[in-house]
Amino acid sequence: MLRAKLVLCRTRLASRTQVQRTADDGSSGVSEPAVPSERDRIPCQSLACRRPVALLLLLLSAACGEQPADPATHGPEMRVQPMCHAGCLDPDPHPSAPGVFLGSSVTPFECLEAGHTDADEDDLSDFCEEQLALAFAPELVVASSHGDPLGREPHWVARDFLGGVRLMYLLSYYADGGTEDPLCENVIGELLCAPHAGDAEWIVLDVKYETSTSHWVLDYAALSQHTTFGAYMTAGTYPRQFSYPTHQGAHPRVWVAYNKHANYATFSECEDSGWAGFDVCFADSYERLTVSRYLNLGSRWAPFANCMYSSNPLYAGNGREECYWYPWRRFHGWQDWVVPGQQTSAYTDILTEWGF
Ligand SMILES: [Ca+2]
Ligand SMILES: [Ca+2]
Repeated sequence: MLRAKLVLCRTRLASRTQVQRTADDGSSGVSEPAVPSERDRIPCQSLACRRPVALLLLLLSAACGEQPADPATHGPEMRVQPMCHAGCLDPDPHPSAPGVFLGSSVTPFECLEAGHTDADEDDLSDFCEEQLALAFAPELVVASSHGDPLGREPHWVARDFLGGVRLMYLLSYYADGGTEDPLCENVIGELLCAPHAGDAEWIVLDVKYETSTSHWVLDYAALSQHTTFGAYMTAGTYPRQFSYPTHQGAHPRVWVAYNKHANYATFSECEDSGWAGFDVCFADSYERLTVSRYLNLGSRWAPFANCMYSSNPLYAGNGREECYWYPWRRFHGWQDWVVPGQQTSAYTDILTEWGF
């Protein structure tokens, strides 16, 4: 009976995938991906379907008191607030061009050569770091109503890179929700598929300045996908694989795999990707990654922040610190529980790999 339910669960997901891919086939790389119907969005919810993970998530709940908090109402995330800074009222000289216009105060000269305040000593002005990180903060497509542990305390960094700017968003989820699949129904599978404390996902966006349009444009993106990443190169003016919620070549939409939090440019890329093809995406919520100047980690040699306790009252008092720059330490999402054999990467290694 249990096996029958699991097969039914997988079959339903496969059927939904086929329908979705058919819809995607008729669209271009930059158009809005088809969104599953309300019925199709419903994953297998029974305890039988979720058994391998359900027991460990119960452990998570018991250890933490409750499911990780909704970042919209708890934790340090702050909604992106459009505020008028220097140059923000300047008229966009090319409103239909790809990318985003950030005014006459956010140009390569003002950002890199004019000698403005640069507290993290990386030659990129603090003002430009913040304006660019805000402007390109990606929109995440997540499964917020399916029990996915999406609570997180994201941080970000920025630096100059090949004449442009490299932005890196460190998503810092409290937990990975594990994998649900019939193939996990054995001793080895249950170990490999188990949830784990902390999920060190990340998004790198390289942006460049187009002098002819005075726009900053996405030039390259790298999205964490389990132990590797997906790279998205510019085709023409900007990466065409993404959809863009507001303007072509501006902040991209990123699809987040259910429970695992691997990141993809499209729904169809997410489906059946990852280890053994287990990744699936449920598009039930679109949320812009929030950014504030207080979440800028600075640089390795002049950090604004490094080791910190959780700012979520649920975890702030548990004594667990996370460190981004040093010392070397695997990221545990401010949790005081660990599943043996299930540990995520150290953010300091990831930052080093991407030149921070
Ligand atoms: Ca700086
Ligand atoms: Ca910086």
